[in-house]
Amino acid sequence: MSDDRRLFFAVEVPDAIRQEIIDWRARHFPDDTGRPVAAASLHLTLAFLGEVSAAKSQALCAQAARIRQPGFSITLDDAGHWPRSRVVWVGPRRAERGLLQLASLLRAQAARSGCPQRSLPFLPHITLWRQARHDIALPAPGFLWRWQVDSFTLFESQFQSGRVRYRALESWTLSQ
Ligand code: 3AM
Repeated sequence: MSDDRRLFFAVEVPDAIRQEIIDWRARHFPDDTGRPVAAASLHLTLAFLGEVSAAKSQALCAQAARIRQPGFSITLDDAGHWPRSRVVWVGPRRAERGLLQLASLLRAQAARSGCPQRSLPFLPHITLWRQARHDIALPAPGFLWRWQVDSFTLFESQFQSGRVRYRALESWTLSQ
């Protein structure tokens, strides 16, 4: 049996902001908008690794542990709908350099370790709805949520009882 696991690096969202996002979603979108992402699953993906063997994930973790960069803040002040991927999201209008740097480093490490990376630019976002209807009315953002990021996390994506769940495997602190 294969020991491969579906992995990705992401930034976790603090509980209080997670709750505000969920409340905003409930106020502005009808239930039939699409498949809502569970509160516990909200995250900002930095790098998607795909199906990874235990040996490769150990190597990727060792490289992640060597990253030295200061923390940064994330400001969520924008919302959007990508009809092609059928995703509704919230995210930063302007990402801080630290966030872009961390994502680009993790993506480069992943590519060097044999995890193919899409050539699409990194568009930081937190997915709220998947399989969203095409005719949704996107509300004006009208929010500003900001927090200081001082770590990043490796997640496993598991398909269980017909649902996707994310499990945090390991986190690393950001520091110089
Ligand atoms: O949760 P978000 O929307 O940030 O869309 C998948 C999800 O993104 C994305 O990885 C995150 C965790 O599952 N994803 C899935 N397949 C992907 C791929 N081949 C991918 N991202 C890039 N390339």
